[in-house]
Amino acid sequence: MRIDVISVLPELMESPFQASILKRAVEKGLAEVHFHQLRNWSIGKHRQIDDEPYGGGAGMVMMIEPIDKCISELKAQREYDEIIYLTPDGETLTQKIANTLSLKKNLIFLCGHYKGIDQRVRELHITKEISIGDYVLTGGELAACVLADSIIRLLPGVLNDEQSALTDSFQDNLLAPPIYTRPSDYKGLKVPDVLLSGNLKNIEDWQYDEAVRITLEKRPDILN
Ligand code: 6GU
Repeated sequence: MRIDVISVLPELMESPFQASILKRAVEKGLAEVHFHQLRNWSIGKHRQIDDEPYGGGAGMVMMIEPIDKCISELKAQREYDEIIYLTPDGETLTQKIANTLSLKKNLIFLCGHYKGIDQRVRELHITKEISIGDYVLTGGELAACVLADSIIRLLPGVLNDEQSALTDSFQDNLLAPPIYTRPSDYKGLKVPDVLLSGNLKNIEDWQYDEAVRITLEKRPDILN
């Protein structure tokens, strides 16, 4: 998979891809992430990328021309499956969306800044708008990192068996059951007997029941 990220602050996004699982995914060639500084497509002698909104109001608007030039240049090089604009008014990211996007080959992420982008960019290029939740960030960059992480960890070969994505919370509309490791008794705080029993069937039943109990308690809205 290849992800091209367009932003006025690409520096903000480098470190998540330079550590741990995402770093290894990039090193193994399973994911390619390319950052593009939008200012390289700025226009006029003032190297402009934003301007005042028509109709007035506070804040600046990201101009259509630099974004169009940048996206058009990328589109001329390869076919993109989705061109995603990260914006608080987009569709809220879910595991289902991450699963779907993980099957794609080439993606563009456009990070919004200031008051947002000229509406005509959306009409011209954007195929999907994604938000990471109902709160406002200073820009789309951190959201782009969250989206990239949720997708890249699903690519075949990125996680090993122990980290398997199949047992994640949300993957089957259930939160994950409680987990424990040694010691089995810490200052009287004991690990449930069933997990020490060695009886796989009983363990799996217990884990499923606990997952249902916890989901009902914490997130009844995701149970189907
Ligand atoms: Cl994608 N962008 C911004 N600026 N704020 C957000 C967001 C995105 N998702 C949630 N809040």
